[in-house]
Amino acid sequence: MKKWFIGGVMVWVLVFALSFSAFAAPMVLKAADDHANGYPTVEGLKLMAKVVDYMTNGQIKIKIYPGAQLGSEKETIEQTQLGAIDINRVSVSPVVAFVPKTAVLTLPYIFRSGKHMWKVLDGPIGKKLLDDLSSKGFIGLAYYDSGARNFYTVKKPILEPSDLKGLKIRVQKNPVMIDVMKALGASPVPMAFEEVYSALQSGVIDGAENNEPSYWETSHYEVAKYYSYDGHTRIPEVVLMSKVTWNKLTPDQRLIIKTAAVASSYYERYLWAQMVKKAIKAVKAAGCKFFYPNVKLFQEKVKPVYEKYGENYKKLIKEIQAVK
Ligand code: GTR
Repeated sequence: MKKWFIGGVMVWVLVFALSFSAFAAPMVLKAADDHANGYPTVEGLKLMAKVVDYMTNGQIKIKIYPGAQLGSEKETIEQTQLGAIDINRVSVSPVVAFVPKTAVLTLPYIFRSGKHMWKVLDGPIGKKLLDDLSSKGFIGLAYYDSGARNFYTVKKPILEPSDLKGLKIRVQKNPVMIDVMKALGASPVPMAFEEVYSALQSGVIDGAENNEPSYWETSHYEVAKYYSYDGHTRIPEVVLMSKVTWNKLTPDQRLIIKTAAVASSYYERYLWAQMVKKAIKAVKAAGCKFFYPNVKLFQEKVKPVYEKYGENYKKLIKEIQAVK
């Protein structure tokens, strides 16, 4: 056979192989977040998507659906469990209904500070809790920062627990949060995040609680101008992947996704610190007032919550508290 013929065939084989790999459809993963573009969690996911795209040579794309487009947190967690949503950034709070042990991370004043929380989450306790999610159909990829949650109210500021008496306070759909409100003397109203603005406006609730960036982003500050730093919880965010999706990936792809999520966690923490400052400045300029109640009074009141959950998770609570 002529040399030029063999050479020609080889060129065609090469062209065919290259065009095949170039046109092989990438895997497109759906990622949910209930915040809008620009919020640190969404920007964190965007970085994760870029890293995954780059490291897989475009074979895995992550398409982000911000602003609760795919549903409220509870709904999106269910969808993640089923594999209809591949990646989901949520607060740990609504995860408690699916994986009860995560309740520990949502206990009031379980973390002494942000530094303490990250020491726990970045260490063996945090890693083990992420691993535990897999028994319920989730792969825990990374935690994101969400600061501390504080009360904000429509009519009067919360200066001590007795100010909460009889007030209807919206909470996330998490049994611990319901108990925390009861212990503090408030009436808890579990409600989806997206419904809070109109509930505050119409008087269905008297207040809610969240970190400064959420207070600002959602415009809740327009209707509830008193923000009281009692810091009752410090509930982290978590990036989940559906186990259904995870099982379709190769070991290399899994490693890339995990690495990208962890990298994005550090980026999100950096963005978080900036966003807190920005949010405080913006809501102050809009006339909101900040209050600094005596936190000890609140800590005293929430002790019964520890009695209730402490029994099941005594060891884990002690381990968290012992982290220096
Ligand atoms: C925010 C969190 C949201 C959502 C919200 C809420 O801090 O980032 O994902 O959980 O709180 O209160 O529902």
